[in-house]
Amino acid sequence: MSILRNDFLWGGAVAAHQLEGGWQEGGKGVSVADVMTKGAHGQPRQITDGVQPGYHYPNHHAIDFYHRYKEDVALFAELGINCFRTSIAWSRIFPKGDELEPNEEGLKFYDDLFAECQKNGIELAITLSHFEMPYHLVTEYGGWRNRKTIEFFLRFARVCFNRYKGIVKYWMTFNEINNQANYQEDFAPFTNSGLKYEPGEDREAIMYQAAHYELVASAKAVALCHQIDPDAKIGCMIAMVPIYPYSCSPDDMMAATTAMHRRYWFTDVHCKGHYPNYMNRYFERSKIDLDITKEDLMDLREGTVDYIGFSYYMSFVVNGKDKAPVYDYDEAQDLVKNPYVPASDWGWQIDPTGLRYSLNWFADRYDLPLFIVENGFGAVDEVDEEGKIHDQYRIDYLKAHLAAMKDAVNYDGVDVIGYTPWGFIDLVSAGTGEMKKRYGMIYVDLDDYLQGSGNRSKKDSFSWYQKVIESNGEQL
Ligand code: P53
Repeated sequence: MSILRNDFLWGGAVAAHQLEGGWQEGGKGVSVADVMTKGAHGQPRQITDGVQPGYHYPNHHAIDFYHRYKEDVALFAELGINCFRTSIAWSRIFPKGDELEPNEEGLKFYDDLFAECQKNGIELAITLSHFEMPYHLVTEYGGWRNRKTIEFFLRFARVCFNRYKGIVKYWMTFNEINNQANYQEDFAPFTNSGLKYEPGEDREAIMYQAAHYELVASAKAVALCHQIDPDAKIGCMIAMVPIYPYSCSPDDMMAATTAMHRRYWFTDVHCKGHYPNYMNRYFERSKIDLDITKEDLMDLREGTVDYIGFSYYMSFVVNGKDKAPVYDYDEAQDLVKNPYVPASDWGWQIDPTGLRYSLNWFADRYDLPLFIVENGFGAVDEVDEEGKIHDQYRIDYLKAHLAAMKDAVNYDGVDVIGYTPWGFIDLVSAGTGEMKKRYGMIYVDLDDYLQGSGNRSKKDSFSWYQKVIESNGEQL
């Protein structure tokens, strides 16, 4: 008997805008991902006013999955995965976002893709909004700062649930909804919620308002999904970056607690169906006055999620010196380096035990099934003279994280339903827009400017993961 469930979901995860390309094909509208240029480590992606000449927008073409998906799904089948996590590009289905009728050609693409997966025995885990709302909703409505966006999102969700009833078994509403806790930067509020700020605006209050509308939309989508397809499961999706105290000083411990509150209250609302007391107090104390109606509170209660999907890449550390008594957390300011763990070339701290810690943290707090829907190592890969990629560093990373996951199951009794490593086929990085920050087991021959053959080939990690799946995680 293996440690993991017999029906464990072994998969791979991607998001529409990071691999499809075909940004103007099949009637697709411009999405927020289409107006973001390439950045680099320490150099944020630029968000332009619409698509402008003279800029490089990597998501426009990405790895051309839109045309090559059949060849790619064949490779996924060879890898042996039984679950594929991707997203539906909202702007393929509702190009502007406020139409009344969906774009049939956009749906057709997902009909074909999903059929191809099913033919190969691959289950689908689909994110409705993965960093990708129609850009028109940003310019005309201000993105999620507008309550009307709830209605647009639900129209999109309803079309998807009806169309893919019996086909998609796992849904997620908003990818990494809690990334926008980092509201000081431009990236997260824009990708999460289509927020662009005017100088002098109260970024924090606007972010909380947008997040509230999204949480209501999510809860209503959960209820709708249950109604349309009672056999489907629908979860939230949280960017889990546990925040440790810098030391065992009580101040550091309290700072870590409040920092966790500020990043993970979203999970409380998704799973418990109401705002936690600490957030209500925080809103009062910070004079953040939100539009939250009685009906919203009821919707939140009636739309709690079936499982928690989460990404895990790294952990953070916070220093609580001089922060008593409120211990307010500022993600852009308060983080310190963890002296006990190494970091990737992009500064992401590598901490496999943090995954076990995170699984326990979720299990203790919510008692729901857990689905690791992203994990992986972004690194530069070298192709040798024989055209091979020996990515032992990636195997080491994944192996250590899987071992930590197994320990959580084996020793701590955590219920983990699946593992879908991120970007298992190389794709455009969300954070930097680079190709060279690669996560794949399948190599894609394209550079940062998407020059190259586009050919797919297997890295060493491909055959390693094949054996992991074959043995249901016994052989790491
Ligand atoms: P990239 C920040 C922190 C944790 C996860 O990220 C994050 C981010 C955003 O950069 O994003 C998730 O490509 C996200 C994916 C993304 C992946 O992690 O910046 O859900 O879309 O590609 C990896 O290296």
